[in-house]
Amino acid sequence: MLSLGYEVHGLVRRVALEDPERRFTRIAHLLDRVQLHAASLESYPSIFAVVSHHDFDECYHLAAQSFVAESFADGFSTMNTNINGTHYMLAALRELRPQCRFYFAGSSEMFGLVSETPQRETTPFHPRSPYGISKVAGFELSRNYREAYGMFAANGILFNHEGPRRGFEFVTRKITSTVARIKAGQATELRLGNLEARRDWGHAKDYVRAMHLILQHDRPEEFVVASSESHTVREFCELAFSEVGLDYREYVRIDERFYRPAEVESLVGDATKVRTVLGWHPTYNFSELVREMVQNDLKVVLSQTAGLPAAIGGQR
Ligand code: G4F
Repeated sequence: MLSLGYEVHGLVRRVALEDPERRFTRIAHLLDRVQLHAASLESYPSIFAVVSHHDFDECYHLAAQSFVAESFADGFSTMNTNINGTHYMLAALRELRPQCRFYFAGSSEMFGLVSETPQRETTPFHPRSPYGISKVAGFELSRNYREAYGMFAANGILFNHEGPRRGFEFVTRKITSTVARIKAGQATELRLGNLEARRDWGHAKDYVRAMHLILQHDRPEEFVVASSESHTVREFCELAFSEVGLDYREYVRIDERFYRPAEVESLVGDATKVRTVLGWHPTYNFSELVREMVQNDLKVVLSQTAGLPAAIGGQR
């Protein structure tokens, strides 16, 4: 957004503002170029206050409790934050900035137990987790504000998007960060759950471009954003370990704790609409994504060993 000349504002919780050293590592290089406001998805007044002070043109509503496994551990807070937070954002915009274009971060998790492959905009939803259910609710709220109040509320349905800034709890970063630590002699094994789960993994850098395009379209609509390739967690491991010359079979251990009560076994998206209508196309393929993540984590481990601040971020 900055490179396109936008003035960028973000919402952050007060706890994060009070602990910038730890909480802002991923945006440390941008802190002097964005305006951050204290607000929480759990508080309508805090969102209302920020929206009332600035005349926003576009709103990218990406914030959520987004870790599927955690949503099984605490479904109540996932639902409260994700559903009410989306409703608060929409209600505040309707009241104060009805012309602001709104992007809702829908998810391929909404397809869950899939009824067709590949999944597209018209594929029915069958979510398999409190997180997936909360995203279906947010998606429908967004569509309802469009239909009921004429707001420009658009829905992206993004498949998994990854990169060097991914959180360490998600499987891709868990794998690449552990590969780097094993290579550096700081770890001896990698404990994972279901290795046969299939995901359609793309690079976050490509996917945020799609979000922007979705809000530049002449109408608010639904768009699937996906690489249209699917790989198993096992294949991700194989490639990540081979990037540093290791065989994953010698290090990966199956741990029942990382299985989910209900799994989304296989996802792959049909990105025909976003490609043909918006001209979007990804610039990274699967092996380039894995390579960039492993190489970045090797740098992080080396800089930590040398006592330097950890570098998190891609070059491309
Ligand atoms: O990396 P994951 O935790 O991502 P998941 O559940 O697919 O969700 C991500 O993508 C969604 C888009 O489709 C987003 F909406 C969501 O917010 C998030 O960004 O797990 C991927 C797969 C799962 O099938 C999981 O069971 O990897 C499997 N897996 C196997 N072992 C593991 C592990 N996942 C994690 N996190 N940790 C493991 O040890």
